[in-house]
Amino acid sequence: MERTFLAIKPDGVQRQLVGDIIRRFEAKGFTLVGLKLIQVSKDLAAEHYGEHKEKPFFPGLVEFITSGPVVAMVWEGKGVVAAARKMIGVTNPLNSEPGTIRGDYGVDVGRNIIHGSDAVETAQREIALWFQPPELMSWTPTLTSWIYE
Ligand code: ABT
Ligand code: MG
Repeated sequence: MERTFLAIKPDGVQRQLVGDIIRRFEAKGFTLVGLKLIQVSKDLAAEHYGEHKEKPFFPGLVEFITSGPVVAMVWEGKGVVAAARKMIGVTNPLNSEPGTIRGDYGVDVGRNIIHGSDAVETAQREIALWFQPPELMSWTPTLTSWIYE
């Protein structure tokens, strides 16, 4: 079963969107297999956003993501990586469709509420970066046969 890494950023936590965001992924039918509230270090932030190291917005991005608690999560399900990106919306919340998380709640690109892995390989890298193996649960929800045919 596919897994993805999602992180509710400091703005999403400050704006008390944690419950709403978790509810969306639960209601969709995906399974929560990892969850923790963490203060992100500069090292973890720089490693996570390594692909943007040379970009002009990188210092502000690291500053922002380390500015308060982040909810780190791993979700499991069929096609969860791409489906979660769709549920999150595009990078700039002003361009995100209503009904997506960023479309419903965000305005500025540097305050876009939630992160989601952009590909299966990225998800594997990010899950390994943010979680120790024992922190991830393998379990089968009793609703499974009502969600999968
Ligand atoms: P993430 O899920 O945070 O990785 O966002 P997404 O994959 O949708 O978009 P990318 B391109 O990975 O952006 C990473 C973070 O950088 C911020 N950003 C991006 C800017 O502030 N200015 C820009 O011009 C671009 C392209 C948005 C993302 N996170 N935040 N906060
Ligand atoms: Mg990204």
